[in-house]
Amino acid sequence: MGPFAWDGPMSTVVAASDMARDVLALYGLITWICVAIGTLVFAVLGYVLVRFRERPGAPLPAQSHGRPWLEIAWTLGPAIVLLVIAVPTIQVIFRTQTLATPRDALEVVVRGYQWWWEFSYPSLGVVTANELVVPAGRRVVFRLEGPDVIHSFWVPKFGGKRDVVPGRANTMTLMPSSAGDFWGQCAEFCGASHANMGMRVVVHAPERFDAWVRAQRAPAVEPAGEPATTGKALFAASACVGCHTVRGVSAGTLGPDLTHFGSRTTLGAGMLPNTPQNLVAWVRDAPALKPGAKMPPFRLTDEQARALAAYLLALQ
Ligand code: HEC
Ligand SMILES: [Cu+2]
Repeated sequence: MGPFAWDGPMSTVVAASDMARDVLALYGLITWICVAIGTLVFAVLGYVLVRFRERPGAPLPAQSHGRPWLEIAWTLGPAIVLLVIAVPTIQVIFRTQTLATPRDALEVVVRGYQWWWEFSYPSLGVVTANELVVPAGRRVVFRLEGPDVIHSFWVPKFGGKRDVVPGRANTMTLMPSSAGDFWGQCAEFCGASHANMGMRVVVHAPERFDAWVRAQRAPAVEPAGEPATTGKALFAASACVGCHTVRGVSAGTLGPDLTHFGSRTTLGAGMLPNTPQNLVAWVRDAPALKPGAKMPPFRLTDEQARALAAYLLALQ
């Protein structure tokens, strides 16, 4: 990363999808046109300032009115510039904002909740949260749905930003270009922890994506040994089951699906690394870590919190 940090994790000037490439090319074209116009305008301004500055005793310059060729030129010039910008802009709009779903596309339903993301893949029978996994080189259709308030789905390197509006079926179609790790962020203010509503995005090569799908479809892992076994019993016997799904154990829908939570690297919608210490603190008092989090604090002993964390991390 250089001094200008072109390539931060949320860079908008590094493209990782066809949409981002198209938008960036347009952005580049417009920027260079503006640089050229700006340079010309400031050069002429500089010339005029020097050439026609007031000198002591100089007479008033010749006054004139009306120069048809000049007026035609400064009308036509900008019109041509606008045309040069409009044609590729309209092409990119039509190419990237199509509502038609290509037949081979992978469908991902994105639900924005205060303050986390659910990703489900209806054709694959997979539901996960906060970590979006997609294959490289295949078109993906994101269907954006909002059960609570307005959110906005934004993965800067994918190029698009689109609102997730309750009761409105927004979609976004794009093709991730190559494998890599990216970040996304809710981009529409949605309440206390809006700033903490991030997401990790993983683009896998097709074979690795298939392996990920197989692992996600598998039933939840049975914990082997202590304290994870105790953790499972605690989980199954407490309020957790009312809000969280661990397939085969519980079917809550108010919080993220935890069936394969141990395979995720982040906790709390990209907020914290998914480590045992963070998880212990989270299950005891999530709102203390994430303001407003809609998961209540629990009175747990050290041992109970550690057992729960061991169980959750075992859910690979
Ligand atoms: C009232 C509903 C509710 C209850 C009860 C509840 N949770 Fe949660 N849980 C949530 C919500 C909502 C989130 C998402 C919070 C956020 O990131 O803003 C969450 C997030 C989590 C996460 C992080 C998931 C991720 O992908 O980042 C874990 C782990 C978790 N809960 C475990 C538990 C455990 C263990 C219990 C029981 C001790 C429990 N929860 C009880 C609602 C609940
Ligand atoms: Cu938000």
